[in-house]
Amino acid sequence: MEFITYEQDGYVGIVTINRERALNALNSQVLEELEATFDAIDLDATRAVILTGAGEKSFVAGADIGEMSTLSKAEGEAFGKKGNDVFRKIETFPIPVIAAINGFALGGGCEISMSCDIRICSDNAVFGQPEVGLGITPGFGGTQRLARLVGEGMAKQMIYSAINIKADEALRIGLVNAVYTQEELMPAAKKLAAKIAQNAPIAVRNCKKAINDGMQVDMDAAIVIEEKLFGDCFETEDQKAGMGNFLEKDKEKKLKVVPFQNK
Ligand code: CO8
Repeated sequence: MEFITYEQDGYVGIVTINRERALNALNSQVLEELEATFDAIDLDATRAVILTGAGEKSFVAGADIGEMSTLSKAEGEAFGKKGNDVFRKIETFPIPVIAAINGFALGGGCEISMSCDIRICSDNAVFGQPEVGLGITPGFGGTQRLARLVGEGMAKQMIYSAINIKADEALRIGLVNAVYTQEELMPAAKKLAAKIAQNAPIAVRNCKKAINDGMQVDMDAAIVIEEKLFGDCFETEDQKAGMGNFLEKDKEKKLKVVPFQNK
C-alpha cells in the first residue's frame, strides 16, 4: 500500500490515510487502498477501528481536485460511486469506526468522517463542503449524511455557502462529539476505542446495525429491527458471561475476555 497504513493495537485497528504532500486528498488509488484495507481487517481480532490522517495539518482535504478536473459526466458519476461504495463500506462495517479528525476535513474529508460512527477532532480541525465553489455538488454522501447529522437547515447553510467551520462550531452543531488538543486526540481516540473493545462484541455489532438500519425506516419497523438484534444476543457466550458475571457479583471478571461467538 502506498497511501494507507494499518496498525493493530490489541483489539483496535488504526487506519491512517497517508498522502501528506496532498493533505491526504482522496484520489482513486487512495480509495482503492482504503477499501482493500477495510476488507482485510480481521473481524475476529478487531472490535473497533480508528480512521485518521497522517501529519498535523490535515485529516483529508477532500477528493483529489486534479484527478476530478477533467472528468466527463459519466466519469464524474463513476468517481462518485467509487467513493460512495467505500464510504458505505465504512458506514456499514460490522464494528464501530471512530474518525479522529486531525485537521482539514473538507469536501470528501468531511464526508468520509460522516460515514464513521463517531467523530472526534483536534482543535485545529476545519470542516466544510466547499464543492459548490468548485462547480460541483458534494458527491461522496455529503448532501445526505450532513443533513441527517446536523439537521437540514444547517446542512443547507454549509453546503450552499461553502463556508468552512472550525472545531468549536462543529462541536456546537453536533458534527463532532468532542474536541481535543492535537496531542490529546489520538490518545483519546484509542481510549474510546479500547472502551468499546471491552464490551461484548456481538452486542456492540448488533447495536451498530440496529441504529444504522433503524434510522432508515419508520419507528414501527425500527423497533422490530431492534427486537431481532436484541434476541440475537441471547444464548451467546457474551450474554451468558455478561449476565453471569453480574449475577455472581464478581466485579473482577470483565467481558473483554469472553470468546467471540457468532451465534
Ligand atoms: N485535491 C488535490 N490536492 C490537494 C487538495 C485536494 N482536495 N487539497 C490540497 N491539495 C494539495 C495542494 O494542491 C498542495 O499541493 P502542492 O504542494 O503540490 O501545490 C498541497 O496539497 C498543500 O496544499 P496547499 O498549499 O493549498 O495548503 P494550504 O495550507 O495553503 O491550504 C487548504 C490548505 C485550505 C486545505 C487548501 O489546500 C484547499 O483549499 N484544498 C482544497 C480543499 C477542497 O476544496 N476540498 C474539496 C474538494 S471537492 C470534494 O472533495 C468533492 C467530494 C466528492 C467528489 C465527488 C466526485 C464526483
